Amino acid sequence: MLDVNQVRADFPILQQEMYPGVPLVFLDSAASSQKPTAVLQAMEHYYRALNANVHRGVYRISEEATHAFELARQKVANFINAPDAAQIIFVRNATEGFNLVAYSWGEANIQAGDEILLTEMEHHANLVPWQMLAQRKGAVVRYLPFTPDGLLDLSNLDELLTERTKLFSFTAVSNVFGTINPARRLIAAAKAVGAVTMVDAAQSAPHMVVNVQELDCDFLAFSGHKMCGPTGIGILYGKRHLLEAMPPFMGGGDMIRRVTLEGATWNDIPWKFEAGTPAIAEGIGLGAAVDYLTNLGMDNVHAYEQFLTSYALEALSEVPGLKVWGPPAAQKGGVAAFTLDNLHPHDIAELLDKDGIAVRAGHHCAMPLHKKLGLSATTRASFYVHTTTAEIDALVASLQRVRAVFRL
Ligand code: C6P
Repeated sequence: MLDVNQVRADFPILQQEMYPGVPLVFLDSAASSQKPTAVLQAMEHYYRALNANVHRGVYRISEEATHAFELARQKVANFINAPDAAQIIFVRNATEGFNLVAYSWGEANIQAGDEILLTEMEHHANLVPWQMLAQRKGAVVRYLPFTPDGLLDLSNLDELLTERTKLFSFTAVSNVFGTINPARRLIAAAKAVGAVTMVDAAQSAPHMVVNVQELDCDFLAFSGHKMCGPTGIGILYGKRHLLEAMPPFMGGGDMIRRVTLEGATWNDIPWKFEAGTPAIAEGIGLGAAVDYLTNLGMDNVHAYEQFLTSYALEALSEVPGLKVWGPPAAQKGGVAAFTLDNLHPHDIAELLDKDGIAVRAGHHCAMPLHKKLGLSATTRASFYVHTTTAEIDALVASLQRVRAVFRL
């Protein structure tokens, strides 16, 4: 098990008070995680000692910056067990990963009448790019439904996943229910009908082992800022033969081999997809985040969050009128999205803030999921490696005060 007190000392922001005598209780890691000192230091070191553009200079700090940036790519490759660092494309965030595939692969491979299969529990990042692609191409988007307890309903999988399905893209872990979906099984089913697969790992890569070779997915995307890394850097992993066959997404510097006034030829992967000066400090920061999580051990991270989730669901069940949406703790990551009687989630979140507790309220960029539940919003507490049971107790006590304020 993780030593949470030791972990907390790594996160300077957690020493802060929100109001005099009221410490920060940060329960919004699913939106964006806090950053440990090691990540802040790696980025500061780059700016203080190595600041130069990459892949361009022949002078010393530019070469060192290039080395540090490309080393970070290798660290990410190791983190998800990618066969080769060339298959790790640096993008801005998971969202850009989906858009890259929807434009580059989608434009070349999706035709009128083809089907794209998603699920009803997707984040907008894994919905809207495909809807836009389908609209451009006259393709059809279909959705795997979820059950009332927030699990994917696989009973009609054979009807939804057919030879017409050209792509199946789904989230490994829901950002609202926390559901850990059976990714290997879904990928195997998609492969059986010849569909290309894409996994949304935005809520899985920060919290559990992700092994792309074991999953055998074709594409996988996630964001650095949810896994102790900085904003502005995300990852798209792809199988080599697919990435090599795909046209570039954006044109500009670095992604070319040769340019004439008549046209251009493309660089090798991964740079073919990285036009312009990349997010260098952010890439290096992400490399430090990967080191940090690897040192904690992703199995330890997952086990600790499972413990926290069980604890939280038990503790929240003591609050009258509160309902946590999604499956039981055993099938769930560290996310508890809940409603409390008919209170508006924004009111709840504002009152929790008075106790220094940061949670997210809203549709969490999953409007179709909320619509199916008959809700416009939920309040969501999410946990990470620095979360303590005392913080969960503070959340429960604060929710009891919310009930008192509204005379429930
Ligand atoms: N979800 C949340 O509060 P970006 O914004 O590109 O870094 O990540 C998009 C994304 C994709 N898939 C899933 C499952 C996600 O949870 C997210 C981001 C945040 O739930 C911010 S909206």
